[in-house]
Amino acid sequence: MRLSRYFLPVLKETPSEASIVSHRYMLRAGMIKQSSAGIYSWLPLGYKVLKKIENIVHEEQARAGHMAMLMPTIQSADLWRESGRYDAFGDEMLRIKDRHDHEMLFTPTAEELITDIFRSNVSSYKDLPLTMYQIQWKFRDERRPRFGVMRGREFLMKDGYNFDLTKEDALHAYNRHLVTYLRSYERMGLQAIPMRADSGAMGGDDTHEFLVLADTGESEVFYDSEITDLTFGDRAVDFDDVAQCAAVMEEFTSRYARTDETHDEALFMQVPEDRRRTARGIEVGQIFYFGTKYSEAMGATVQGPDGKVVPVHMGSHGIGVSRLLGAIIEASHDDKGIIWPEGVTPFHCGIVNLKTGDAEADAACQALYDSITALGLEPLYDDRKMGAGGKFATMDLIGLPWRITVGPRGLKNGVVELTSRRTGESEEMPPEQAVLRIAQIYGKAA
Ligand code: P5A
Repeated sequence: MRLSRYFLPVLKETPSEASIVSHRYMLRAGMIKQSSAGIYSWLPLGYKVLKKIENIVHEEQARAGHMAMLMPTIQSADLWRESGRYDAFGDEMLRIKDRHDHEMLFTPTAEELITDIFRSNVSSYKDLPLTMYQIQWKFRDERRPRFGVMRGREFLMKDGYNFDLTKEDALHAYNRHLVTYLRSYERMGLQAIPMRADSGAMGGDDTHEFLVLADTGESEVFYDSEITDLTFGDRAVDFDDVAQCAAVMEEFTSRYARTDETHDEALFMQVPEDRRRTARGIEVGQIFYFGTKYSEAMGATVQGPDGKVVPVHMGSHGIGVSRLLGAIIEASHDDKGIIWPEGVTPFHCGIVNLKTGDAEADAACQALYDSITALGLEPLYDDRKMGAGGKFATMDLIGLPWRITVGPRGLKNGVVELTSRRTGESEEMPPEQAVLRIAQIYGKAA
């Protein structure tokens, strides 16, 4: 993509309504635009990152055999009356009437609808286990939408639902989701710590939230610092292996880590003092096991191997897809702008032409652009006719992890400059070498 043709409405001024850094940078980098309180348009740069996050989620769900599907945003109130949540959701639910005076609503989550799909189609244990998920817009009429996409009213959520014959099977699904989430967040460059939490409007006793530590987080958290040493890495997990998934769950949740909702000071005091931490965190996901709460209320049953008809055991599992952009920026930025982790960066590298219009510089940039594109990667080429300072400022603000700078002076010596956004370190090298380095960074064969 050429920057001269890209829609990137960068703001010079810091918008006054943005009180935290991720919100400021998302507005300044032209990623989002508010349309009403807590409701945003996703401009091209923001939308690109949103799609990268979605892709990671899809890939990791597929690995576990979970099936993608899509349910409507507008749902009938009748279904929600069956579970009792039409009233329980209160003012957070956006209620709508159609022309026939039917009560409808904009989905804040989808336990009811998926349970309805299940009960209409499944009646035997032989069709279990079953896990389906969607990535779909949700609406919650939050009392205080704030911090941009972090606490929106309309927001994008990955919501998955498992149906199992027994509690044990459903707990395996719970563990399986924990594994997929750990890997997903790490691929986004984040450490998200599972913490025992409260189940709130979803119900059930077993629930963990995934928290990214950040001073601007809305949750207060208490944990044993040993958990921050854990990484999931590149482990191969057999998702059918119940013991293996349970072992990962045990490893990542056995140390003290709780949100303020479930914090137990006496238990916390048993953590050695030098490892006790109190901090703030951003909730980027939550997993639930709620047993037969919805299946009993809505008649979602199967015939078991013994011929008895029983309600299925369920859980639901959410990732805050749009919130993740904010969380990633909170965790990865400096005073010049965003620093995207390679896994979610909107463009793989920037190419800055220091002298647009100079035949040699133009040709060298075009050659770099073509080689990098041929690798299956996307460069953003700043071909605008303006000074170097402004070009560097834009690149730093939008946070591409790598920048190749091309100018007539370097080209005389046969070199361009490769700069890491994270460390600020630059290295001169021939253009072919720079392409090779970019290929290596993104695991492409040059
Ligand atoms: C799990 C999936 C649920 O709704 N039902 C289906 C369950 N869980 S949850 O914790 O309430 O939401 C899941 C994740 O969505 C994000 N989230 C939000 N993101 C932006 N703005 C909001 N107002 C908002 N509310 C929830 C969070 O990341 C949460 O973990």
